[in-house]
Amino acid sequence: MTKYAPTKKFTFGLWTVGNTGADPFGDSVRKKKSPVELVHLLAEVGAYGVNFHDNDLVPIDATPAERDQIVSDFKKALKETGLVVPMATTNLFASPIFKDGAFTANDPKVRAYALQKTMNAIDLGVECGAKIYVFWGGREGTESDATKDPVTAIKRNREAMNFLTEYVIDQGYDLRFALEAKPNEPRGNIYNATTGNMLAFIETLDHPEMVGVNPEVAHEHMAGLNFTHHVAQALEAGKLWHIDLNDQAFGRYDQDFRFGMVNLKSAFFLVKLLEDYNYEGPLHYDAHAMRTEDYEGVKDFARGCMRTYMILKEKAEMFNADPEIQALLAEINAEDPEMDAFFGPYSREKAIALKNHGFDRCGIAKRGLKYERLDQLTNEIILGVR
Ligand code: DIG
Ligand code: MN
Ligand code: MN
Repeated sequence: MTKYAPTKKFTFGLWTVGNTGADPFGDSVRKKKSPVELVHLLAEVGAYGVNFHDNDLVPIDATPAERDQIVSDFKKALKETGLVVPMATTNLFASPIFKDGAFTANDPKVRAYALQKTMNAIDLGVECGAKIYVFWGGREGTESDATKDPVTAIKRNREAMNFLTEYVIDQGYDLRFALEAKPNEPRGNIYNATTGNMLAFIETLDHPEMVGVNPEVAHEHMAGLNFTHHVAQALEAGKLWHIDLNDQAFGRYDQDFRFGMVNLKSAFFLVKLLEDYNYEGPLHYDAHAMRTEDYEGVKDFARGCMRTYMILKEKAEMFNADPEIQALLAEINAEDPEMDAFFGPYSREKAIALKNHGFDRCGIAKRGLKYERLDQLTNEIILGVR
């Protein structure tokens, strides 16, 4: 096996390697490929699985017979290549009917249609083997807050989630939901803007045990946040059930770049976190090749996404094995038995003893923490000179 071969559960959405390069200022530059062709392309580059929105696979106006043929052909391609479908999702953002949102739309017909479309899409995802169902509310937001009461919007989102978790239970599906946050674009402002919002929202649902999160690098970067910290909070809460990897310059529109293309060091800390905590879910690349590329370039993009993860995984192992780094970390995180008496569960005795304890505030403050050395060593691991 070649070095850095993709041995993790790397997945790509049909819409990622199938992206034809159109943007708000330009037409497609690549001919559209069928789902079957895309499955074979992903198999060629060594992906583990493929994800889809309902309408990536089955056009919104397909007849039932057309739907069945498309799904049959897709499943045949999966069988031929060995690719699996870990995740599915609903396109609740492209069709004009969703111009004012889906679950949070002011028009009750739109909200009801969004539920219907999602139930059908859930059926399709389960039929293809999905165990995770992502919800990205790309249109759930506003340009003007005169148009929608934000509290009402939250209640509508909750009502939809509660209805759909009950649907999954009623159908007996082995399926969990993963909510994906984004601060804006395509809407001026999107509700539940960050992974933190989603974690709070989940706890207000009827079945929080069925709902986790799907953080995306680009989306927390668009909000100017440290993505690794948000993933850590989801991980620590036991809610990191899926993840969208890509890259994104801060302060820019949603770029969905190849993983590691812009922020290598933050990508390193993310991979280190995922590997240190043995994250075992799919590693989904919600990204696409630059508009400059042909399909050979699209394959380069997909290979690069996976190869960068594997390289950074090796760098994280080097960090964890580096004697000087580990010695510094041991020193930085040294225990202090005298202080242990004050930590852990509260007691009145503990509180009284702590209130009476004398601290050498100035002496403690004088201590140098050697973080410059530690971060430089980290850089040197990443730069490949250690
Ligand atoms: C955008 O980042 C969103 C949609 O592409 C999709 O619904 C979701 C799943 O990766 N991410
Ligand atoms: Mn995105
Ligand atoms: Mn995404």
